[in-house]
Parts: sequence; structure tokens; C-alpha cells
Amino acid sequence: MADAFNDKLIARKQEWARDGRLLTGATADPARDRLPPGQRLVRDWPVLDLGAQPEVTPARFRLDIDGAVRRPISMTLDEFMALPQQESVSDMHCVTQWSRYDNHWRGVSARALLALVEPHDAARHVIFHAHDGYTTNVRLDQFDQPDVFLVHGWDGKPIERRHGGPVRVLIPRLYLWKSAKWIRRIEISAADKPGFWECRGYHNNADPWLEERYG
Ligand SMILES: Nc1nc2c(c(=O)[nH]1)N[C@H]1C(S)=C(S)[C@@H](COP(=O)(O)O)O[C@H]1N2
Ligand SMILES: [Mo]
Repeated sequence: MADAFNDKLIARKQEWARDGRLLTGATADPARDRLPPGQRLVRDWPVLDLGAQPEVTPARFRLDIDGAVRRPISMTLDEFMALPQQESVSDMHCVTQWSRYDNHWRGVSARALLALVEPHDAARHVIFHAHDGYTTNVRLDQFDQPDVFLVHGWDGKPIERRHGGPVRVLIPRLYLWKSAKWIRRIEISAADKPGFWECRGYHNNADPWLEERYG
């Protein structure tokens, strides 16, 4: 699917990372400052991806959670939707400087999924693999948080295809590139494996309040 990618856009973002564009040099305290440094609020919800928006029909949908776990699982969309569902409200922060407050999500919590698969004691990292070939990585302790979900609903409606529907990851306290759209596989791992943007100059940790845009 790589030939469908928007190579010019990818090259420009990589250049921005190399040049440290958008960096203010400031940090902020998430307990006090709702808006991270260098961010501005938007009301709409911008669309960002590699230029390919895969159509994940219910028939094509499959969610595997595997790797360093005792009980790997592979779910259909119906099986995923039959898991306990929760509502959550959180903010989004994109490295391209927009933030959007008070998004209403519906989905399955990361903690419920981790309880199902039972990670090995040696597990430290999570690598997300998406239908468009995109990958991104977080530490297991960043995924294992009460505000992290695999979401399928936004503002009372199914998440649109362009925003990663039917199911995407949501990790609200990290820059949004860590929240993989069109999720296909969640790999639990003892070793870290930097993803698409992490291999192209983006920060491995991605904390917006520390302005970890590039690294
Ligand atoms: N599968 C996949 N997930 C992805 C991306 C992508 O290209 N493919 N882009 C990431 C980036 S860089 C951002 S900023 C957010 C954008 O999500 P949105 O389009 O819903 O705003 O998705 C992230 N997740
Ligand atoms: Mo992004």
C-alpha cells in the first residue's frame, strides 16, 4: 500500500522534525495547564494520515492482540463490540499544533484488553499495527492508563473512516500520532520497536506538556 502514500507530505513533516519546527522550548504542567505549550485550540477535527484511508469493512475487520502475552486473542468486530463498553471524555493534542477539547468517546478500555490477554512479566512496550501499514509504539505503562481506549464512537456517532473507523486507538495524554487509526494488531513486546514517525524524527515518548515533538 506504500505507493498510495502521500510522499511529499511525509517528506515535509520529516523536514519539520529535523529542523525542530513549531518548538517553543516551553514545558507545562498537565495538572495546571490544560493546553500544552505551543498548541492552539480548534473546533473542527482535522484529518491527518499518510494519504491512504483504508476501508475496513466489518468483514475485513480483525483485531489481534498478541506477542508477550499468556492469552493472545483475535477478534471479529462483533466480538470486539460485545466486550464491555465505556464512555470517556478527553482532549486531543496533535503535533501539528492543534488541540481539541472535550471529545466524547465510546469504546473498550485498554485495561480491559490487557486483562484479557495477560501480558508476560517481561512485557514493557506496545506496538500498534494499522491497516494502512502505519505503526507506532508506546510503553506498556503509557497504554495501561484509565483514559486509554480502543474507540469506535465519537460524539454519539460511529467514528468516520477518515478518522480511523471502525476502531482506532485513543491515548489522549500523548501527541495524537501515537493513536493509531484503523487498528489491526496490538503487539505486546519486551523490546521497543519505533514506529513510522518515530523512525522519521518524531519523539519516542511524545508527551505534549514536555513538548516532546521531535527527538
Ligand atoms: N493508521 C494510521 N494511524 C494514524 C496515522 C496514520 O497515518 N495512519 N496518523 C497519525 C497522526 S500523525 C495523527 S496526527 C493522527 C490524526 O488523527 P485524525 O486524522 O483522526 O485527526 O492519527 C495518527 N494515527
Ligand atoms: Mo500527526
